[in-house]
Amino acid sequence: MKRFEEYKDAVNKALLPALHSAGPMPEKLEESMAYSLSAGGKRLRPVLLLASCEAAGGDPEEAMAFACALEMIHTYSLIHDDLPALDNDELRRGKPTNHMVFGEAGAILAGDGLLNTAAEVMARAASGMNDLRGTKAMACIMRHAGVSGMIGGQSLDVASENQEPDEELLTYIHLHKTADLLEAAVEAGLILAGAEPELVEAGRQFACHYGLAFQMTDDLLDVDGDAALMGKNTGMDAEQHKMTWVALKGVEKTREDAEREIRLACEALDRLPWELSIHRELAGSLLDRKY
Ligand code: GRG
Repeated sequence: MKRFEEYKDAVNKALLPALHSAGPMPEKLEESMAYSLSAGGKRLRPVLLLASCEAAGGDPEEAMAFACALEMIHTYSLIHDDLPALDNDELRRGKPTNHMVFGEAGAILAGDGLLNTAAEVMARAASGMNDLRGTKAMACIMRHAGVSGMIGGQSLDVASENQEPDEELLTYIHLHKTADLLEAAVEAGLILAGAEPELVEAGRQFACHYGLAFQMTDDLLDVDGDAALMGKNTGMDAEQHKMTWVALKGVEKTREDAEREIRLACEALDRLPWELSIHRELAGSLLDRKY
């Protein structure tokens, strides 16, 4: 069983070649996409995809195109989220945000380019497979990233600024803005391994609870995290009157709710027949997260 860092290194090596597989492109566009893609980042989603696939008996090399595509989608969402029209952030992954370096038009196009390249990379990989696993994995990733998934969550997140905290609405936002791409990672990895649908569903449930706990700890870090360690400014949620779990419940209750979601995530792992130690460690260390 590989460690998190081994998968992460493999992803870091594969990302730029996957980007360049889209063919010749204008230099500035390539530079701005590569800037954000190479800017660091924990690589949680691609590692979860590869680790899920390999633990369930799949081939991580075959899954790499999908892992890179998922990280491209995640990176595009961060670039667009940082734009002045959305969160207006100047720092991300310890570096100036994409629009601070390449301008707003450059950042919008870098996001568009990453999203499109992700689809190209997955479609090419899927068309080279002699069964439907690749097509199903791509459909799963695009659905979770789409309007009923991450984009839908982001849309209500934007609309909820300056509104009174509301648990149902906030749960919807966190389920989609944050948990959806984590669900995509685990589900796509298991689909590529050819896992049975009920096991893919148990994997999704793990990622859903993990995603909710992840966002709760993200909200806690925005209140009491170390901006230098996190590589982004803190205190932004309060400044922008964002609806967050901490604004809704306070710090103590947010920690308790995160503990509950972590427990539910681990219970979902117990329903799977494989040793998923990376998943268990990620969930178990969430409350100690520093970035
Ligand atoms: C613009 C369509 C669109 C969506 C944006 C990702 C996102 C949706 C917004 C970013 C802000 C935010 C708090 C999102 C929730 C998910 C999250 C905590 C993302 C950060 O993920 P990490 O911590 O980041 O895995 P790194 O940099 O480590 O990859």
